[in-house]
Amino acid sequence: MSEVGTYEVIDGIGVITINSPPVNALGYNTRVALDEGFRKFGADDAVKAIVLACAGRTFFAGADISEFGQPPRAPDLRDVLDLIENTAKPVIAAIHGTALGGGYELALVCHHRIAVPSAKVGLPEVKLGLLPGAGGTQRLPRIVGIEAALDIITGGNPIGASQALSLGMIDALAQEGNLAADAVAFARTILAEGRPLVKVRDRQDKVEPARGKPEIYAGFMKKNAKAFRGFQAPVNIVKAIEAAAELPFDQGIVRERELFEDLMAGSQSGAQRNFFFAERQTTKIPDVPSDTPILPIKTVGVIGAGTMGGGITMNFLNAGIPVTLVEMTQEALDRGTGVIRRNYENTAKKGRMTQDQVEQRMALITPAITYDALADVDLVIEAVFEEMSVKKAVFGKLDAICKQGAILASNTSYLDLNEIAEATSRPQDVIGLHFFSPANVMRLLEVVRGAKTRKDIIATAMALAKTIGKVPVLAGVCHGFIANRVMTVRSLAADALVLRGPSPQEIDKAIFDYGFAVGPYQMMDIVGLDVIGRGATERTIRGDLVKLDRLGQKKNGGFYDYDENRNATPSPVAAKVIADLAADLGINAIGSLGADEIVAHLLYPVVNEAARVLEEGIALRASDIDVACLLGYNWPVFTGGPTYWADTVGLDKVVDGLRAMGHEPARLLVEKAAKGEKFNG
Ligand code: 3H9
Repeated sequence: MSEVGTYEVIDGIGVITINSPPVNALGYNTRVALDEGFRKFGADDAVKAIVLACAGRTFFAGADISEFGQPPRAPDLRDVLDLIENTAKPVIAAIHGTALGGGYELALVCHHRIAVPSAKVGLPEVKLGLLPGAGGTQRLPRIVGIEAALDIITGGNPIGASQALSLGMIDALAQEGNLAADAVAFARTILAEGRPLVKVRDRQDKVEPARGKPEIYAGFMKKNAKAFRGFQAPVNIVKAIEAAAELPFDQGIVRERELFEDLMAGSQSGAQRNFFFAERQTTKIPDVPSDTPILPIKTVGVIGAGTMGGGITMNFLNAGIPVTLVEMTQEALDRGTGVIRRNYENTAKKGRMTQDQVEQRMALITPAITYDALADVDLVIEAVFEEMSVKKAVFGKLDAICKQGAILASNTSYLDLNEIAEATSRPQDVIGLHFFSPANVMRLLEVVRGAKTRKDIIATAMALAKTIGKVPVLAGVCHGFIANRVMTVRSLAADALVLRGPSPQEIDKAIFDYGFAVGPYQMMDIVGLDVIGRGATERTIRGDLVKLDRLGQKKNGGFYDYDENRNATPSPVAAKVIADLAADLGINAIGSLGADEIVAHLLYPVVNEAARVLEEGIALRASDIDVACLLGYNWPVFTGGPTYWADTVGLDKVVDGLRAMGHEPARLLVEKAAKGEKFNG
């Protein structure tokens, strides 16, 4: 008897139920149970058909990612799938929850697939830097056709049951809550009708029309060039799908395997798999156990209806949580709610929301121009001007007005949360909830723990993040917390480097080619030079450009010149401003640098700052810093984030590089390098 499988016979139908919490990943025990169940029922003449189902919250969520990179243990997943596909009696996959990756590939070797309406199916391997390596690239196109398969597999998003039904990815819908009985009834119908066994692998009708048409793949790559830039997995996926059209099934499978192994051996999948687990680690806080009580958050108050406050508000409206939105004047309030409405209406225009939903969300806002309206909310988040005296005044008022036990949160991005908390008589109820702009889009939420913040408030903030679709990262109090603190170092390093010779465009290109969407100088021109570095006292390139009224894309160009279509060209004016400042400061040029050297100049200091953040206990673990940079600053996921990337470079090389560039390497970095250790693992 297997540890995770139960096998029963109902009315001549063998029902195999796998129960391997949490998500029925296809790890060793599960494979053993499947192998055992199919051998048993395959040989049992009393069993006429087999239903394969899962207990718990979901059908198989895919191969067990934690086994990747470990020595293989038989039975291999592909062998188990062959056994199922070659069973001489009908096999029906009974799907609930999510059938993902290897889990959906397993459903594809069954002869039929039935799912409850709430189920989702999909092949998300691309998000792990992989491709479906258990036949998915060869079987899915045989059901949905080449074009649809290209979209589904390179997109990696789960598909709801009704759409899956219309695409042919499942064959029938079961009644919600009645899957097992409906699947058995489905099996009996098949038997009664004497339907022949269908193997997806034998189908040709959907792939034939694409045969001999390489232009399909070239066109698809061209259309998605921006989205795929830098990623290896989509390239291999497209090649594998082309093989489904061009090669007999068995040869296609061989090709799929080669392309899968190629991705497994490359650096990107390691980085993306590390991120998968890193994202799920962030809520684990050593001194805040998982059974810490979570406070109910039924109502929220947001102070400030500007860009940040408005974005924050939308997160709660989207989750169905009412928000009392407070501004100083009726005009500011109207402007803020107007922007929120326009955002929703734009989404509705794109067909991603109905007008009714727009109204439902707007109806959840209670606008107010006095703090009294916040007396009963469970959580209040202030998003007012980033200045200590303003924040303290706000918290003083909240202390006087909010009910006892309410969570008082600040969205400060740099200020000392402890000082803010001390402006109240209840610093234990104060926490930082630092959203990233645009707050309704960016997935990072830094949860800032003050010296006195209560543990149940921390646990509540972590849980709340999930409710509103964010990934929380716990940060200690320091200037800039995690993401801003480490990423600011990149800008400082760029500014130091640009004075020594490499041009803004050389620096931007190196960072773009590394995988960021834009380089630091392109970014400054987009945001506005007068906005960035406002209030700086020392002389800077930005300041000198602003004096010439070069504010960026919005006015007269900035680091670049722009034509009427905002196409950038290198700016001789900016080049002169840079050269003049370098001369005035007596900085010597170092001549031109290769792209790798530029990347090292900008990103080794980021790694160094990450080490300091870790050393000071501001972040709990290195992977939290990576999550913060990936989700807060769009650091390219295929490099894994600053600490994972540094591990791949080699910490000793980073230490040597930092010293050669005149930086003092962080103690932790030096220690790890000396011991041959990594940040991660
Ligand atoms: C694949 O299949 C390759 C094949 O094509 C070829 C092979 C030859 N393995 O996300 P949650 C853990 S690649 C191991 O919080 P939810 C997860 O780490 C795979 N562990 O739950 C977490 O652990 P912990 C393709 C896994 O309800 C716990 O389960 N499949 C796996 O929010 C709960 O996870 C995928 O990429 C796994 N496959 O969401 C699907 N999956 O509690 C990946 C989860 O210790 N999984 N864990 O932190 C998911 O997308 C979500 O987990 C799922 C549930 C939607 C299933």
